[in-house]
Formats: sequence, C-alpha cells, structure tokens
Amino acid sequence: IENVVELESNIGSYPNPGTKVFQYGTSGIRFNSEHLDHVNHRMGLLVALRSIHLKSAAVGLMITASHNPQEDNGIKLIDPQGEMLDSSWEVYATELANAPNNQDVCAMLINIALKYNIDKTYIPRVYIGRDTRNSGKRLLEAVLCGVKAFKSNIEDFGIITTPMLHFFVRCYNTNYLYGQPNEHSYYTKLTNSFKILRKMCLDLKNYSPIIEFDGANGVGALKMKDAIIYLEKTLVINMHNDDILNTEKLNYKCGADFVKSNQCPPTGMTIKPYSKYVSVDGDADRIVYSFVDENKKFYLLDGDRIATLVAGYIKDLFIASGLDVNVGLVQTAYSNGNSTKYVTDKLKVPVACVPTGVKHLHHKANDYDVGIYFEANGHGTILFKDYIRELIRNQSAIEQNEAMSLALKKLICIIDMTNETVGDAYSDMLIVESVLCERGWSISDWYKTYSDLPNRLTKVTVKDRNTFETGDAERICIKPLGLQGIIDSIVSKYSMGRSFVRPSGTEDLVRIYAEADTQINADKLAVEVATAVY
Ligand code: 16G
Ligand code: ZN
Repeated sequence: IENVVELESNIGSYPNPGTKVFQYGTSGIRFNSEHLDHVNHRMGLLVALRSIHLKSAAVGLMITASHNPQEDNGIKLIDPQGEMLDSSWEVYATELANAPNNQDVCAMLINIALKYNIDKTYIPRVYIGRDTRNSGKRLLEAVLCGVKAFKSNIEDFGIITTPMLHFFVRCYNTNYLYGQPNEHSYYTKLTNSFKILRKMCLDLKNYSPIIEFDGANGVGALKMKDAIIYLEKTLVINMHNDDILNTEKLNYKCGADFVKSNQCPPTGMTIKPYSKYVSVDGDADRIVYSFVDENKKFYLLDGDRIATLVAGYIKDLFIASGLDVNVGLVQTAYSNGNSTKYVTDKLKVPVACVPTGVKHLHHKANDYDVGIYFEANGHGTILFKDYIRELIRNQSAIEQNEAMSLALKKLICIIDMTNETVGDAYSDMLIVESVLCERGWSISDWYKTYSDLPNRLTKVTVKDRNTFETGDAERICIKPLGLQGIIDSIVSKYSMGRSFVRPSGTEDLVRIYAEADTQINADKLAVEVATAVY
C-alpha cells in the first residue's frame, strides 16, 4: 500500500456524487440510504486498514441506522474489545466519506498507513453484520468491495443485532475467552446464566415472567424468536411488532425510541393494564419497559430506572458477598434528578455525570471496579474489571459461608449474562428480569421505588447550532456568552427547577431539558428557556 496508482487500480468504483456532507459522529454515519454507497465502500477500506494497523485483530463493521426510519441506513465500526471506534480514527472516517474521488481516497489511506507506520504484511480480519433494512444488502456489497481491496479475512454474519457483532468481535480478540463468535454461543452464554440464577430464586411473590415484547419490526424481533428456544419457558415472551418483511414498518410508531420520545405505549399491540411491555430499537441495543394502569395512564421505565434497579441489586449482592468493591453509576444530564437522588442517597452508590453519547458513559464506567451506565434512552450495560471477575470466581470456589457463597454465585450469573461490550437489549432484559424476580416485584412495584420529577424535553431550531458550547457534562452553557446567566435566573423561579441546553449531535437543532416540581412548571420552564435560546 505504498503506491496510490496500484491501490487505486483495485479498489473498485463507488463514486462520490458530492452532493452531501457526511460526519462520523457518536453513532457512526447515518443518512438516507440512497447516498451511502460510496460511504460504505470507503468504510470497508478503512475497517480493513484499521485491522492491519491492529496486527490482524478482528475489527467490526455494522450496517444499521438503529431507531431511524427504514429509508435511512448507516455504519458503525467496532474496535477489538467490542468497544466503539477510537475517536482518533473517527476523523479519518469523516474525511474518507467526503473525499471527492478514488485518488483522494487512496492518498488518504496511504497517509494513514504512513502516519502509523502500518506493517502491510498483516492480513486484515473484518467482522460484518447488518440489520433488517432493505438497503442493507446493497450496502453490504459496497462494503465488501472495499474490504476485499485489502485481501482480508471476512466474516459476514448476515442479519444480526448490533450488540451481537460487538460480542463476536470481542470473542475473537480475547482468544475465545469471552465466548465463540457465533449466535449459538451468544445465546447459550447469556441465557444459561439467566436460567441458573432463576433456579436460585425460590419465592416469586409479585413477579410475573410474562413479557409483551415490542420488536420494533426489526432484528430484535427476529432474534428474540431464536432466544425463546434457549429460554426454555423461563420467560413467557409474547411477540408483537415482529413484521420484518414489510420493512417500512421498522421503528414505525413502535420500538424503544418511539415509546421513550412520545411517552406512550407502542402501537401494533393490545395494551392491557399492568402487563409488562418491553420495547427494543431497530438494532436491539436499547431497551425500555412500560405499562399502563387501569385508567390507561402510561408509565415508562427507561434507562434511568433500569440503572437504579441494577445498581441497587449489585450493591446488595456485593454487601452479602462480603467483598468490598467500588460500584458506581454513570448518567448524563438527561437523567431524572430524582433517579440521581435515589441512587446517591438511598442506594449509596456514587453517581458520575458525563456528556451524552455512549462512548463517554462507557469510558467513565471504567473508573469503577464495577461501573454501571445507562442513558435515559435505554442504552447501557455493566462493566466489571478483570480482577473483580477473578476475585469473585476465586472467592466463590472457597467460600464456606452459605449466604456469602450464594451471593457470589449470583454475581457470577450476572457477569455472564451481561454483554459488557455495549448496550444490549437482550442481555439487559435478562438482567432486569433476574432482578425483578429476585426482588419479587411486579412492574408497578418497580415503578414505586421512587417517583420521577416531572420533566419536558423540547427542541429549538437555531441559525447555527455550532455557536452553542457546553461544559460540566453539558450541564452549563458556555456559549453564547451570557445565556447561562439568563437560564440560571429563569430556573431560580421554579421549585426543584433544573434546565440545560445542548446542541444535538444527530440533528441540526438545540435540545432543551427542563424539570420542576409539577408538570405544568416543567413545561413552563422549558418554554421560558427555549425562548431565551431562540
Ligand atoms: C446518539 C448516541 C446516543 C445519544 C444520542 C443523542 C451512541 C451510540 N448513540 O444516537 O447515545 O443518546 O446520539 O442524540 O453514542 P442527540 O445528540 O441528537 O441528542
Ligand atoms: Zn440502536
């Protein structure tokens, strides 16, 4: 790869029409799928080069646009431990996607190779997956063309969830310590530990294993049908929104993002009071729970709720196990103020706040022995330090005290049912169901643990969102100058008031979050701050 001409002659032809500008952001590149062929081709080239750079480690490439409508698609690269692409390479992804022609593409690739002194004798290994979108197959061809230019080892897993691909990448690069890179191993690892833990739960009390599953008409539904076989009736999963053939239905008025954004039940299913609804998104890396009461009032149990549920349980298990371990929770400014209060004051688990975007949360969670992170939108997981995992297993092997031994065994189950690489709706569902069962809670019991502060999320279209700059994990607005002072004086008029503004990373607008003692006040506060922004 020292020769532009040579490289150019075998990379194939996916010209950039030059009509759109692309950016590799927090969730990779997303766009209307019509404009993505050359982008996917170039990401195929980049992912192969990244694998060469990482000495033939498997690197992943997922073709998905998550909760976006069916006409969109996108791409995300996955680094060797199953984490998101290192941010230093996001810049190259953006530059390549926008390069005018193949000649520039080749020059850029060679520049990267020179900069990192990449040893071209390594043969790249690329793991590929895609969601159920129509355009996926066509865009896969473009990716393959790019990847093949580097004579790579390619593993195409077909239609899988995003977290499955993260898991597979990690399996290969840990020499299969994490599992085997195939669906059977994935289901077996997660589900077996779930079943073992379930057997330890003797008194179900109010817990019900019945789940009304909203698959967003996407890959989450497809894979849940496979998972049901592994679950062997430990959970009763009633499938809804599982029409993946009519792809225009993907994420349409259903799924985790719809339920969270609209604060209402998914359509496409009969809603019965106190049934437990589980919604996932279009690539099954997010999950939210919900239910309605006898008056059809809607209750959402989002990422904040899942985080508090999991943090409380894990904390209790560590106390019971006798191990002194530092457990922490990572949230964003969007987390409800009362969830933060509950975790800090009641559960006595420390809480850190970081900017929006999974990579920030994931990164911060690594600061703890056991770091739990969840965005309010339902994306999250638990990270266990290697030495904690070992400590638990070693102690479990020798522990004589019955109660301590039981807690250690339960912790091992939780570790094994967690997909630590990234948020995973299936894994998260197993964890939530485990905790609910252990606590003997119905979905409404879970809801009663604390009450959310009334809140409102709105958005304002501004001339240039780049004039907005935030600090302190997005909780204060640094630019435009003077705006924060105005927000402060507005907020001070409201009891329990809190509000912040931040430029969206995915849409061309500014988001405003407000919470206060009553819904009316939260709404009013949001309007007042929005007016100040505008
Ligand atoms: C992206 C992020 C998500 C975040 C959302 C915020 C990843 C994989 N995804 O979808 O975590 O909540 O952006 O969108 O990091 P916003 O910037 O438009 O508010
Ligand atoms: Zn997603």
